Amino acid sequence: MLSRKLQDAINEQIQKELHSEYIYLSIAAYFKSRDLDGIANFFFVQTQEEHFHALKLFNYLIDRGGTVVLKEIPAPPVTFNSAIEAFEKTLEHEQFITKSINDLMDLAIKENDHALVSFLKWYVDEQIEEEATASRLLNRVKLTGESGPGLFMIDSELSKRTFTPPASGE
Ligand code: OFO
Repeated sequence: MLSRKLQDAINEQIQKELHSEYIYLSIAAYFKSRDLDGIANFFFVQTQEEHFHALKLFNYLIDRGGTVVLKEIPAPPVTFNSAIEAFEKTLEHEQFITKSINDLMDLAIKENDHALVSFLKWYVDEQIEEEATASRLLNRVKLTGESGPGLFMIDSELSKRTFTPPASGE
């Protein structure tokens, strides 16, 4: 049985993952309104990943006999001044999520919950990829600038991204 403290912390992480989904949906709307449908596609797929991250915690909490308490999700920014700003926000947000996962892991260790420590390792690894992808795309958009063929090449590449749920999770 999970401690009350850990249950609360997992519910907060579920809220943060759903908030991530909401932020990326808003960023997808921004790129779609600029007719950069490929970059919008990247963020639509990202919303599916975030939903998956939330549901994996949701199912785990129930499996451990906890109670899912869904919390309010703050509104994301409505628009962005540039593609660079949208990718900067993405990287900042992923760094925030990494810290949050690390804090949750610290708490699981402190509470001596070995099962949760094992479960959270997936999220620790996932955050390496989340930050690396955001950082790489930010650097590439900075190199190409806000317009011109470079941005269209990125747009074309990101149009190919599809969502594949990781085999380990449900
Ligand atoms: Fe759930 O990793 Fe991004 O936010």
